[in-house]
Amino acid sequence: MHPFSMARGNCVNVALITLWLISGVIHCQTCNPESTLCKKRDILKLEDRISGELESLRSDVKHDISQLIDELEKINTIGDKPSVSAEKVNKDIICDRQSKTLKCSEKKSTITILNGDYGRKDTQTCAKPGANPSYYADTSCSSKKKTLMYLKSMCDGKQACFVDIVTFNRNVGDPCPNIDKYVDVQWICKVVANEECFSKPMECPNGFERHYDSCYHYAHGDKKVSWFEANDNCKGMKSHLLAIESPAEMEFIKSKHRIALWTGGNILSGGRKFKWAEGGCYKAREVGYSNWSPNGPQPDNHLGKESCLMIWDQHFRWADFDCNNKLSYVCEINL
Ligand SMILES: [Ca+2]
Ligand SMILES: [Ca+2]
Repeated sequence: MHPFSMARGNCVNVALITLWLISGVIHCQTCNPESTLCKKRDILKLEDRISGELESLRSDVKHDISQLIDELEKINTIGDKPSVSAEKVNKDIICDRQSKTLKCSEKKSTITILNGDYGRKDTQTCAKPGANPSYYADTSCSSKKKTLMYLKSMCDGKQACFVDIVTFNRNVGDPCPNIDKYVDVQWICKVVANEECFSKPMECPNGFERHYDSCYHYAHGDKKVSWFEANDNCKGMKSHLLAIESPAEMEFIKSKHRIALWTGGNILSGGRKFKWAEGGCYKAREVGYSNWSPNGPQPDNHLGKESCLMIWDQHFRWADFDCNNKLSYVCEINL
């Protein structure tokens, strides 16, 4: 071969390789597919393509997630709007020596107490012209927890609820004697799904005795039963096992009975916070007012198997007790 032609062939090869290195766009057919250079170039191109596709996937996923968030926000907004308008928060002030009926005018809706306080927060509310200013002097008088507990037990789940300050004071106690107080209550009307609870009786059914807004059935003549059987029996009468929710109710029960009794209190759903059992139109709720016996002291969950609340000692105070024990019981219907 002519030396010049060999030199020219090498020049062409060098030019091709240089061109590939610079541009990286020359297709594999222009070089030997089996060569290392060609293979490396193909791998580089593949890596490029994969990273491009990954980037595009990432941005698609980001877009989808942001769309999803938008959709969720829309759903939340849609869910909120009707409930806010349907459940307008009512605010009432009931001055000392006065009374008021909280009432849900819309059919099929009942009261849910949101907040309440009994005391005095300023010098103006319920102030009477010419009255001694010392009656309004204490503006940090408050009894929130007891007030809320009492109002909830009186009004929750009812279409109307009469709040009388004299009865109120007797049950909640006086947070600041010699100060002219008022009840400040916030509540809503909630639409209730259970139709049966709108036709709640105005009077107690046969076999039940009325006391204020509740009806009581005393199962003393019946044989003594476990808590579970007592609970079922009350539910069968569209009532709930006794829920003692105020000192006044405790006094009433005490005046009627001097025997050990099952109440609806239990921790059968777990935890150590006792709840009153549901039944009829009464929904399960946490025990607020309590009257635990100091003997023990109770509740002591003796041997780790006491999950039900009984009335037991000579002062008619409460204890936790094995639910399988057999006792008399009282069923209750809230009117
Ligand atoms: Ca009760
Ligand atoms: Ca006990």
